[in-house]
Amino acid sequence: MRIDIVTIFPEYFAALDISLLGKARRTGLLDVHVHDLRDWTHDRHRTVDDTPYGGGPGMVMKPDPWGEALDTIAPPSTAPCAATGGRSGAVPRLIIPTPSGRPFTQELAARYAAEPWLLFACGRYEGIDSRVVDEARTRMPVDEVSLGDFVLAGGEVAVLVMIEAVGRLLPGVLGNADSVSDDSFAPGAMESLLEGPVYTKPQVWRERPVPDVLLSGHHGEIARWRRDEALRRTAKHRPDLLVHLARGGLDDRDRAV
Ligand code: 6GU
Repeated sequence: MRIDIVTIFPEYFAALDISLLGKARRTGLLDVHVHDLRDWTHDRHRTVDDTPYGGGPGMVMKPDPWGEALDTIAPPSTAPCAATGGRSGAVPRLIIPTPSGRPFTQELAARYAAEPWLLFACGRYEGIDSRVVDEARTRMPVDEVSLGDFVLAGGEVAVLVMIEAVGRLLPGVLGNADSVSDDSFAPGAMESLLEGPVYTKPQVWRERPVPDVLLSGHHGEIARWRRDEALRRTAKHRPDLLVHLARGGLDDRDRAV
């Protein structure tokens, strides 16, 4: 997968050299290119922002540097090509992190993991001039995406989160392929359930024993216990998720929990 990132703070993305994603880059599974938006400015101060039309607090990112950045990374087609709906080459999916976007979910991460090329545009201040998004939509798929109901100072940390969620789903990135299917929110049996507690050695720690069932060797009972714990944790922290289960996802023994 190819990933391009445009930002005024390229230093944030040094984190992509570390751990799982660092290894994925070194082995060629991930091809990441980080670009400094200021490379597409032409004034002495390398200005990327200006005051908002209509007034109000804060600053808005100017359309010109963004337009040139997107043109350079994903060039507009010159000769329209009927076979590809008017474009002669491949285009990335443009992803814009913003608290006013659609929610980022495990399902969206899985869809992004199936794409060959993602382009992340990190806004700062009050956001990017909206015409940049409108114009980009005429030549590539564009998603405005939010991590949740809170406000970050800019898109950089949100993009790191999304790249980690997507990157670990790419074939060959995780050591043990099983570790994806048991995740909270993984499609299948665990869909819309939070994972329950986990334990390792020693068997007793500070007078606290590991639950007996996990030492029993009864795989059926262990699976049942894990599901019960997941249901309990979901009811406690995310009762909103249980309505999904109520629509056909609960068995008779679940209902007893
Ligand atoms: Cl994706 N960006 C910003 N700036 N703030 C956020 C967010 C994204 N998701 C939640 N808050």
